[in-house]
Amino acid sequence: MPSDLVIVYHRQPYDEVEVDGQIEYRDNKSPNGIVPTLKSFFGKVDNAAWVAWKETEDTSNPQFDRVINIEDSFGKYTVYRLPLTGAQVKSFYHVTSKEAFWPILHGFKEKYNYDPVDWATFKEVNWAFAEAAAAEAAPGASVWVHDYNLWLVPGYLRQMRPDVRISFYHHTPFPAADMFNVLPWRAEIIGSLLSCDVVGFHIPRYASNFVSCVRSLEDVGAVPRVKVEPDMIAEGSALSDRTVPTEIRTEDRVVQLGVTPVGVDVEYIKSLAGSDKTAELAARFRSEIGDTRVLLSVGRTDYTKGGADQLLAFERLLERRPELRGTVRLLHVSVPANRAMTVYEPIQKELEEIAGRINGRFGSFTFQPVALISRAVPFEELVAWYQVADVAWITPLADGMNLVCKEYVAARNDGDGVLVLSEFAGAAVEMGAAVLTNPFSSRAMDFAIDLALDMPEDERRARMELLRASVDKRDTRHWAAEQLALLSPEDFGRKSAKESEIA
Ligand code: GDG
Repeated sequence: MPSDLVIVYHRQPYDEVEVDGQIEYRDNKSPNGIVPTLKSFFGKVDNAAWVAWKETEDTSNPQFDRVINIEDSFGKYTVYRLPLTGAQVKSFYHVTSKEAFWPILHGFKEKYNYDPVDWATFKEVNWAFAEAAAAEAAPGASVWVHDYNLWLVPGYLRQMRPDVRISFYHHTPFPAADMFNVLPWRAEIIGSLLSCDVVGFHIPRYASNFVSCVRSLEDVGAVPRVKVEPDMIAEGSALSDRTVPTEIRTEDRVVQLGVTPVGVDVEYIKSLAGSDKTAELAARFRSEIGDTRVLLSVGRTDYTKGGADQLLAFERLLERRPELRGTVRLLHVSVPANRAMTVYEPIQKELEEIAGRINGRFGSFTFQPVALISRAVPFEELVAWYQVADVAWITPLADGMNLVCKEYVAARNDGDGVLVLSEFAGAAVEMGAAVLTNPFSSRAMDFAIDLALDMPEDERRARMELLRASVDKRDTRHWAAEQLALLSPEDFGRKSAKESEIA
């Protein structure tokens, strides 16, 4: 049945489990993260579909079920599984998206790798995604496309289905023209995004950067801007802006710029945090680590997450402040996203090398200052660790939003704990009450960790109260409501010209 809402996201929205030779589709093991948030939209429309890829050896195999119907705790929906070969996945996702786009989106020109890119395959895969979305969408449906690996889908889909409403959401940062224009395919990408009704970003800066990229390619005239809400400005921090562009007018359409920071499922995290099981786990962890303070760092193994710089800052801490040796530990959880991606191997090696050196220099038979965990910790345990950690040390060099810092705050139902957060994480603009730091500066990193470790309890609690209010306010439900408003045509253009100023 044609769908009123089609979500186009590279991952499938369920876990595939084989039981007695039969495939069963189950709710994702992790109830946390972006997939359940997106699935929650299925409860809001009668007919919904999800388009994702499914790797297969033979894409023309007639036995391959492209369309399957799912019924789970989120409701009934259709999943269109786009068959892709391993070679197509490698080319469009692991190479073009991760080796060429990802570094540019995060401002790492030196890591940009053009040579292995096969642009024809990228286009072919994006075209196939667009065809799948076009096949699933009812007349006038809303199609919601996610992330840079599907950048060309809106343009193709617009050619196939001029009637649908297209919204595109970026989970990453969006860089300004000086950086973005390293990509030789810039005109094609921007052209595709300008065929959307809505282009979405986490924070105002990314929307402004997008406008700068558009303007480098075409004259779109004046762009209206409105004031940024005060609670989306962290005074003096690197990513804060005072005004935000609201729309771009092209010859064909008005493209609305949606700025809606992704939040976390505060209700779910609070319920986990308040459970007896978590209390038991936290008590066990505390007794196991003994009388030391815990610094916690959690993230994927990726150069953007700044893991090595953070470990070096920890090494300096133990050098600079000998009195802290034996009294403070760093739990560094760094999970490789995909072991097939060799591009991340050197980072893993670097983390292991620095952590090993710190333990060699400052550890003993019975005490290791760094615990480097390179596999995923179950979320229930992670929440218990959030509660145990005296400091959450989240210092990416660039990060679209960063949900870990929000999870830490949501889990601190005791009202204590310190968040040290990079000012280059999108979340920093909402979390001015954190100890914001610049991970490119050793001095700033040293100052921030000293401040966090020496912070008196009343200040910790006062800051945490503000942080919890902000995380509560913009949780997943808030994000879903904002997105739904952007996805439904009647809300289009709801920002009146009166509240706008012209840039
Ligand atoms: C992209 C953007 C943006 C991590 N380690 C473990 C674990 N995690 C979970 C965290 C959190 C998620 O992974 C990581 O989310 P982030 O937002 O920090 O980062 P990305 O994966 O890079 O996500 C990012 C996001 O999209 C949403 O738009 O914020 O900027 O890069 O939920 O909890 N979960 C478990 N064990 C682990 O060891 N269970």
